[in-house]
Amino acid sequence: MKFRKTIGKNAAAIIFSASPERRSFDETHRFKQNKNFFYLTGFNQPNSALVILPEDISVDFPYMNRKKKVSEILFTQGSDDFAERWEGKRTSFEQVNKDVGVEAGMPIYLLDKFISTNLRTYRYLYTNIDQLINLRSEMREVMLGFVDKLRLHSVSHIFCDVNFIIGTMRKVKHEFEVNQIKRAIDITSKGFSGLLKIIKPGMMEYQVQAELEKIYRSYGATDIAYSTIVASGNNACYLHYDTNGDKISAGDLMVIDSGAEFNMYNADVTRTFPVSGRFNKAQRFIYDVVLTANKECISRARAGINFRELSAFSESLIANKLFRAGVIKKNNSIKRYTMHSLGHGLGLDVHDAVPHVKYSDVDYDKLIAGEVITIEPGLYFMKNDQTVPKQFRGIGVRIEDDILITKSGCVNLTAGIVKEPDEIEKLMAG
Ligand SMILES: [Mn+2]
Repeated sequence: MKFRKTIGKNAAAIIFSASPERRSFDETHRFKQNKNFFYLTGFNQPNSALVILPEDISVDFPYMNRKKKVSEILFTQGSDDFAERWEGKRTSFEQVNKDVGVEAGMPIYLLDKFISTNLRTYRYLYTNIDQLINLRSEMREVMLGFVDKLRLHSVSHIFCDVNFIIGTMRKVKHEFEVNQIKRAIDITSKGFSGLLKIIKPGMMEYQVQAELEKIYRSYGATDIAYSTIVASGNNACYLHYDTNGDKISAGDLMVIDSGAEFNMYNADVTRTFPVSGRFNKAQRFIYDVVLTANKECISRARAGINFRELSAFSESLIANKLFRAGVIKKNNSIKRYTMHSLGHGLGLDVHDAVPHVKYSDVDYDKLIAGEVITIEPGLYFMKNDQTVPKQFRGIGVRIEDDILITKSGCVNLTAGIVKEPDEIEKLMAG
């Protein structure tokens, strides 16, 4: 296992799953697994922890009534007839090996004791600290003893966080992962093409959202990747607008930023459509500027390219075009209208939790073959922004594609989702 190799011989790891998050009173949010835990286990049940040891040790398994040599254990809730009647089927300890692929299962309530007895000899203890401090309900109870003893543990061990290590592993996608992302994109694509036939002035933004999500679910999406953004007119200038409560009006543009989730992997797509089926002159101009940036960046994306530099390239391209057309007066004021960077990693997280920073020794911003990123230039002119000519105010445009980086270039995974303005107009005309 690559992870074990990375942390080294003198280290053990305890990676916590997520636990249910309270929504209100006795209600919890729909369960979302910790993605680093999921990456290592593929296990989607709460209140669990994966322990990884550098070599086999002899462990007493109470439910087997015997000792067994193992180097990895999944601590989990196990079967519980009563709880399962409420919450659904759980994986029993006996099934862990066969169903999850981890060597053995163990009751979660034994974790604290296990750590105290078996992990004393390792110098380094790796854990996902963010999840440890965020444990809820039963898991919190289970680990309170451990947390309470941290002051004792921490003089014997060097505690390290695993997020950077697993994040780095998650950067390059395996073939299986790319296929899951493709499934999510395929479903998302069906949603967007279905919308073009439905959108009409006078609809509510939430009705557009409902149509989109209905298509996702009906094609097998396991969830939506994030809160769907349907932002018409000036609402598009609020980047994470997800109220979706306004009427969409003839003559406005509409930014739809949405994606399906499939088997924990996400799509993240943005298209901008004219509500009445045709772009006006000012809208078309801004749309073409953003589309050019989108396409130029995609044509440059390849292994070895620095993403920060690609982002800067996109901004200067947009700034020059706007400046030459007299839309903006200074081409160094472009951040005011572009707001966000060019894109982000995509995978188990929508903003994939992978490092993209520059250290003196390694530049994690350099694209590598196998990475999946978004390329999503945007332009936003608030309706009350006096710095641009009147006809451009209240226009927001973003065009976002999902890109698989390869050695020689890239593959646009969302190429099938229409973005050429003439084609959009044709499809909307029916
Ligand atoms: Mn995005």
